[in-house]
Amino acid sequence: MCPGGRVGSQCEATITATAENGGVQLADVVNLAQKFSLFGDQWNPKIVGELNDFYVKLVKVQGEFVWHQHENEDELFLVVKGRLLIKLHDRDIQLDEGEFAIIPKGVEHLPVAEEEAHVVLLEPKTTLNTGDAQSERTVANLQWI
Ligand code: NI
Repeated sequence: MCPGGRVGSQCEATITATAENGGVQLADVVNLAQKFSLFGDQWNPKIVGELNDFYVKLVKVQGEFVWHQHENEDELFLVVKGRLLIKLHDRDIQLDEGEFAIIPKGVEHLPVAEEEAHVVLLEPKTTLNTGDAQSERTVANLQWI
C-alpha cells in the first residue's frame, strides 16, 4: 500500500518493481544487525536495498581480498562492526566502526580485515565486487536478503 493509504499508479509501479526482485518496499525499516544475522559467508555481498541506480549491500569480510579497480563506479565502504583496512598503492585507509570512505573509480584498492568486519557498501548496480580482476571470488549474481 502507498504511504497514507493512497493508491496511485506511480506507487503501485514502485511496489511491483521492488516486489519482483525481492527488494525492500517503500517505507520498510531495515535493521542492519538483523540483516547481518541472516548470513555467515564472507566476501559475498548481499543486497538489502536499492535507490535510483544504486544498491545498498552488506558484506562480511575477513582476510585479504584481491587488488582491483572499478572502471566506472565509485564505491562507498561503511564499517558497522570491526575494522577494515583498504590498501591503495600510495597509502592505506584504516576504517573503524562508524567510519566510511569512498574509493573513486579507477583507483586500485585491496580490502583487508584481520578479524571479521561487517561492512555496508553503496555503489552502482553495475559494480562487480572484484572489478577488473574477475576470478573465483567474483560474485556476479547477488542475493537479496
Ligand atoms: Ni572495489
